[in-house]
Amino acid sequence: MPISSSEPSAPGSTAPAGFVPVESATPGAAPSPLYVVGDVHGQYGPLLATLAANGLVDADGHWSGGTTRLWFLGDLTDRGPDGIGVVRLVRRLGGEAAPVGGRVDTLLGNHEILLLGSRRFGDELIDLPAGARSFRTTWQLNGGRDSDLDALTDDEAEWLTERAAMVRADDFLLAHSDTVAYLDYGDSVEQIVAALRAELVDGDAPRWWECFRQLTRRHDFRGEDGVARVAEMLDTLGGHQYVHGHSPIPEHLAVDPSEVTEPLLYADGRALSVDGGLFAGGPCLVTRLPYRAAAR
Ligand SMILES: [Mn+2]
Repeated sequence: MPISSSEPSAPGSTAPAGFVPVESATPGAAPSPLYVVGDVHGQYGPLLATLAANGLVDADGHWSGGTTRLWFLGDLTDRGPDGIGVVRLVRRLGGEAAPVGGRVDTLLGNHEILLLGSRRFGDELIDLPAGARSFRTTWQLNGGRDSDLDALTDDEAEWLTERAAMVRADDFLLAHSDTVAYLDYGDSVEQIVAALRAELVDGDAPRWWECFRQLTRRHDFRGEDGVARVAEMLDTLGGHQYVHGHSPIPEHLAVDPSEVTEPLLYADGRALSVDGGLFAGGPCLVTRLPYRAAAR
């Protein structure tokens, strides 16, 4: 069965089966609830518990979110104990949500490229300015688990390879990494998604490495030029707020992961980070958009 036939499509979409790069509500209808989840990194148990606490799955772990749209922002695997369990959960929930008008899907993170690159290219050496590297070694150095690579099926690898790098949902631009590097692949969400997908579907190891390198960039929206950079992304690609994972909030705030309790709104409110640093002991932030910071 082709992968695309099992993929949930947005309600009311006229796009071909597969990815719908810009989700928008039916005119006149209230948009369905929209949630995002940052880097899960193999933490299946905490993820499932947090989804249940938010009413998105029932006590048996089945979709109970109705028409809710739930977007994972990439980095499902590595660093934690059960990355493939997380991949399978996301796919299963996608299959359960679609018939009731909901949607569950994930974006492509740099760790998906590392894992898939390890599977595809293994120890093949790639010539780089800093010396020759292989995907396998780099993946292992960045928390890659042999148990994930061993468990990953052909079908799952194909599905992951075809995930979109970004999506616009309502008035939010969702992406894995906090970087302007996406703009090197196009000046619309559709172009960027298509270009990165083409690189991964057709590319050799050096081209995959370049995708990995670009999606590993971070912190572009911090510092004195941060607001201008995120504004450029939003002006070019649409949306009023850029929502990302990839850069753990405890590192951003220089606090212990246990002190993080909520997403981080920054860059004059134009950027929202939802990576609680789960792999390092931080919270799994299942976040409903629009996010409004809790009163203090
Ligand atoms: Mn990442």
